[in-house]
Amino acid sequence: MKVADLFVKCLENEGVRYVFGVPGEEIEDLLFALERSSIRFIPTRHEQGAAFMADIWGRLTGKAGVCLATLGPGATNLVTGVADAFLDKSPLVAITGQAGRGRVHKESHQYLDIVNMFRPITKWNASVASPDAVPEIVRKAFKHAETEKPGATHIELSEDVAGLSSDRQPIPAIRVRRPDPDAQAVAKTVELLRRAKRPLVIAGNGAIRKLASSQLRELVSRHRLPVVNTFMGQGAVSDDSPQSLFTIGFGFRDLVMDAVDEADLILAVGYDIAEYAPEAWNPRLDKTVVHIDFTPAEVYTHYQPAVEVVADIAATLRTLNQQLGDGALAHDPSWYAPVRKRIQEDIKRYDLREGEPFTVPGVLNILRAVMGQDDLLISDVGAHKIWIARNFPVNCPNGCLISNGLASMGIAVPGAVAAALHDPSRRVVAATGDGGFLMNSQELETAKRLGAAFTVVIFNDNDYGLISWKQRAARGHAVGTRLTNPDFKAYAESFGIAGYRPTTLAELERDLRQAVTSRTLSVVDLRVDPGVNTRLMR
Ligand SMILES: Cc1ncc(C[n+]2csc(CCOP(=O)(O)OP(=O)(O)O)c2C)c(N)n1
Repeated sequence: MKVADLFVKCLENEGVRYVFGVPGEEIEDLLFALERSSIRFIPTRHEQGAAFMADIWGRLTGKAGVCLATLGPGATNLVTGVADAFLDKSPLVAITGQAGRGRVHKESHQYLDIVNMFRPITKWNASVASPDAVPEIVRKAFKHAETEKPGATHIELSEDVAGLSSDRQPIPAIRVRRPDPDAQAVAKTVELLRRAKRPLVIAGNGAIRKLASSQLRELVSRHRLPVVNTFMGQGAVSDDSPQSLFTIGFGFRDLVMDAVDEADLILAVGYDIAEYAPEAWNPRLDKTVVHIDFTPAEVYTHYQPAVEVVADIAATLRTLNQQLGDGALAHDPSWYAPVRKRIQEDIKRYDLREGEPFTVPGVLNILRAVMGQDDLLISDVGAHKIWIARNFPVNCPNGCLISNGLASMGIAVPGAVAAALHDPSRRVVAATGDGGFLMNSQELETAKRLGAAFTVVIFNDNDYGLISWKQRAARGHAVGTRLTNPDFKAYAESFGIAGYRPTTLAELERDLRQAVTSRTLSVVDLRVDPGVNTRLMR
């Protein structure tokens, strides 16, 4: 069998349904092999879009999303999306073509050392040096990408190797069981939890993966433990639950910190240091920390756990639930209720009134009412992301996706394409600043071509808002942030997509409801007043 066909057979063996990418001459054999397979190749308008689609696919499914690019510029264009998956712990396999082996030892057209370039942004990568190695290399790439903690891997296939032949077969993808927790580590955790006066759970990215959420919900509701989530832990415990104190992770002191300051024991569940540095919640190193994760804790001055329970997170939480039973803990479960009340009242305070300018938090309150509990909001990166993390209550795991490891602008629109493909019955909203939108708005054409239905909400302030807000706060004025924009409504319409630009509160409510519930591709351009951002600092 031709190597390209064997390669694609190995992808089928991994359960791959879509490959996102941009074609090129050096990946021609792979493209034609894909055409003969059960896998659908989705042409995108930029390799970065393809990588972000694979990234969000990975986060939503737990199975590696796959992106494909040609050598040289195709591969360099993939980098940001691959790096995003790497730091956001999203399973992704990137495949790149390469020049024939006869010319890679010398300066030659479009040749770059892509394997070395991808090494710092992947868990593992390799070039296929021999046809018979294909089954091992593909299996290894998926195994590494999907094993906790998941992330990006990369395979390079040069055009001459793709055309050779091999009679090897794919290696079966056997499910690997993750280890159960150590009995002594669990016993110590139970003891610490029983004694703590102010225990508090931090639910991170890992609390969303591998079905840990239901055990976590049982733990916090049975023992009335307060829980805060990081940006990427959104929805691990529903914000409707009386135990939820919403989100931590801001670069300023927010209301939730009143509870965090008081806590004496932190149960860190799937907490990821790449997302939020522990200096912010453990500045004096006086908190007892229990680390519950798939992997050991990073060595970090402000994160020195008293105990590390390194095992499958769901299994650890299940064991804790069994051992704690219904027995009472020492803490008085009413201690954090005032903080929750203050946060809820604060979110409500941003409700818009007719005649006032639109603001991001005001619009989010309308969006929350318009969107169903199980719908999906994908955030881009900027000031609006802070508001989404803080003011948009989430009720289900993966109900709100935020990039917070690499925190890369431009993820929301391509991310929504992947989400719409994954579950066409789910309503999806991509919320973005005007800066991030124009970084990858070309993927609207991909969405339109695929018949994907979602709504893009653009918070338009003609500015790189987060940056100017921070510059103003620190230096009194902003540099290099002002933008001009095209007419986004006309821009959407030029793709054959519904465009909205409400100017009154009544139009805003009407248009958001219409856009979100219409099950068509739509863009809502909202002129927002960024002045509201300064209220966060207060
Ligand atoms: C790819 C990338 N480039 C630059 C940055 C730095 N950055 C963070 S937020 C931001 C501004 C975002 O502006 P916009 O998309 O308009 O959103 P807003 O802040 O106005 O809500 C920039 C430039 C980044 N995070 N990612």
